Amino acid sequence: MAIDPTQPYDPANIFAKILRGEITCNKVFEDEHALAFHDIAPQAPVHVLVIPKGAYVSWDDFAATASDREIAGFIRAVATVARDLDLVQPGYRLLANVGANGGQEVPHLHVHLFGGRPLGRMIS
Ligand code: D5M
Repeated sequence: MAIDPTQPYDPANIFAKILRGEITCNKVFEDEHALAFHDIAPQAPVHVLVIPKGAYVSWDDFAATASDREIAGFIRAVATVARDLDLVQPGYRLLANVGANGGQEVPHLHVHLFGGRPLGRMIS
């Protein structure tokens, strides 16, 4: 079910549980700013989720309230994951769903990283 991105952060969400180590994930990267792991329902040969370690509901919340250091660290982490997975050439796609129209289901900011095949020009 889609979430309301204007609601306060819910520490019971599944990605918060992964960050606390209460639920396992198939980890591909971790640093002080971010954790990246394989999506449980991959939609491409490579489908990784990159999440910030801070408690942010959505991209909107993150951009409005995170420190510049957290934002820079998170963006660098996303790019590092793509580079580490050898996706820069021939390329990849980043996607962040926000709220109901965006189809966001988990209320902790996550960037989807897709790659491993030509992804076309679709928006969904
Ligand atoms: O995407 C939420 C994404 O999170 C969706 O692609 C499934 C994925 N998901 C949900 N639970 C897990 C766990 N436990 N591990 C890995 N991936 C998971 P959204 O943008 O919110 O629609």
